[in-house]
Parts: sequence; C-alpha cells; structure tokens
Amino acid sequence: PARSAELATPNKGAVNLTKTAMNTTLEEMMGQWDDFKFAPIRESQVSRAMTRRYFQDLDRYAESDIVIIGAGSCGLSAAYVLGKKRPDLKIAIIEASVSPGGGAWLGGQLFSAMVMRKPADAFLREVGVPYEDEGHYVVVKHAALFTSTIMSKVLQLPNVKLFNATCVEDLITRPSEEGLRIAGVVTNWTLVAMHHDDQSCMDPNTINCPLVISTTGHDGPMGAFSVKRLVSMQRIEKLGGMRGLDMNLAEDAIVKNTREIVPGMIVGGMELSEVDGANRMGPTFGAMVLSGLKAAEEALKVYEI
Ligand code: AHZ
Repeated sequence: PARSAELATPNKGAVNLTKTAMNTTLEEMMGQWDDFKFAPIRESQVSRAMTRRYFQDLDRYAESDIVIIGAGSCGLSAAYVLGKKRPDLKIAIIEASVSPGGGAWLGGQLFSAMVMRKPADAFLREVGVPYEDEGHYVVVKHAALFTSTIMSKVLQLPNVKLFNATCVEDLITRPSEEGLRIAGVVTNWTLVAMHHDDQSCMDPNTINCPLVISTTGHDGPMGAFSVKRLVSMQRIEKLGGMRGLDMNLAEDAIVKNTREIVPGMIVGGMELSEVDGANRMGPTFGAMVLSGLKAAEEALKVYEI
C-alpha cells in the first residue's frame, strides 16, 4: 500500500509550504528546534533542479563568445573584468579541478598571507579585498580571502558559467589565412579524461567560440596544456621553458607579454612563461591579476572591432 500511494501521488510532499519555508529569519528559528521541520521536498525535484540547469547551461554555452581555460588567479581575474565590462558576452570557464582557484588558496609554501606588488593593489580595491599596505607591496591576510572574493564576484555574473571538474583535452581549429586559428575547445569530465588509458569509447564534448583565453599555469600534470598542444600540432615550434625565479623580471614580463599567441588564443598567467621562456615569480600574485586584466583588454579588442 505504501508503494501504490507513492505511485499514485508522485508529487506528494512537493508543494505544501510550511511555516518554516516562508522567509523565516534566523532569529525566529532560534530556540524553536522542537517543532523544527524543513519545507518538504521530493527527491526528483532536487535532481531536476540540478540537471535541468546544467543541461540548459551546456546548451547555452555550446556556442560561447569566450572560453577561459583554467580558473586560477589569472583566469578568474580575466573573467571578472570581461564579464563585468561586457554583460552581452557569453563567457565559459572550464576548470579541470573540482575546486576552482588554482594555486591561489595559499600565499606560498603553506603560508596564509598573499603578497601583491603595487600597482596590483588597484585590483584588490576593485573587488573589495582588504589589505595591509607595506609601501611597495600589499598583503592580504589570507590568500583564500582573495580567491573566495573574486570567485564569488565572477560566479554572480549572469553571463559567466563555470564548468568545474571538466577539463579541456583538445582545441578546435580551423584553416585560416594565418595558417590555423583556434575556434573552440574539446572538453571532458576530468575523471573521464584521467581514464582514457583503461576505458574505451569515452569521446569528448565541444564548445565553439571565436576566442579562447588559456591560463592553465606552468608545466605540471595539468599545466601549460594549451601551449603544449600548440607544439604537438606544430602550430608553434617549441616552448621556451619556464626559467628560474626572479620576482622583478618575471612579473613585468608576464603582464607585458600577455597576448594572442596564435589567432584565436590569448595566453596569460604562468602558462605564458612556458611559451616565452620567462622567469617564474614564486609567491607574489600581482602579475596574475594584471595579466588577467591585460588578457581581458586583448579580448575586448577582438570584440570591439
Ligand atoms: O586546474 C588548473 C588550475 O586551476 C587549471 N587547468 C590546467 N589545465 C587545465 C585543462 N583544462 C581545464 N586542460 C585546466 N583547466 O588551470 C588552473 C591554473 O591555475 P594556476 O593557479 O596554476 O595558474 P595561474 O597562471 O593563474 O597562476 C599561477 C600562480 C603562480 S605559479 C608561481 C610560480 O610557480 O612561481 N607563482 C605564481 C604566482
């Protein structure tokens, strides 16, 4: 009988708003735990609430205006500037990890504080992250404060969608006057991409877009993805290889050289050091946010024509 009642009333418990569901304040809830109840729900409502939106987003962003690969400090900064300046552009961020943020959850080694050299403090003021002013540089009390703040700003933009746990595993190309242009990305669930060697028939998905901004970080298990692929497809001859640490040289070079390295693909952040043979900067993040700003500026040139 219980089963037939369930089948006869598939939406049982789905509407029927109780007092707890009606804009109760936290103050009103406190001390009232004996009668406490959540608003009722049916499990399928949860499934549909998630899957409908996800598949609508997959459909909407299958044709994007800009795809940003990698949601580290550079990619998120680029997304923030672009998404805010141009609410008419559809921007998809593809992040391989479940947790976006890349290397910006800690300031360096396992320390909390994050250093940004001036003038990158302007970016912190723009997004509303407090800092201590130390003269030529500023210090945010925890790198996670920067990362969570910029992420919350980016995720609130209606024209930006983050697809995390999803990696770019190839690039879409088209013949062009310049030889070849990048015309989109090939994606897969990261967990699937990690099992191509022991499972068969796990073909990917695709996103078309006229412009990709690649910010996948320096070489490593996942890093420098796009520029390594450009070498293997013989679109650039070889990588310069990231050089040793020199904070002063590195940060200036990364910002100045953030550019469209092949038609349709702008590269920013530490991925760029692998192309140009630039130094690394270690634990200072000013160049990452300003490289994001410059990448956004380069992208806007394409869209302002
Ligand atoms: O998961 C990666 C990370 O979140 C993601 N990523 C890499 N390959 C990907 C792929 N598809 C999708 N194929 C991918 N996502 O890219 C993000 C890169 O973030 P990051 O923090 O490593 O790079 P960044 O350039 O934004 O910041 C670099 C921060 C560094 S490294 C460094 C040094 O080594 O000296 N110093 C600084 C400030």
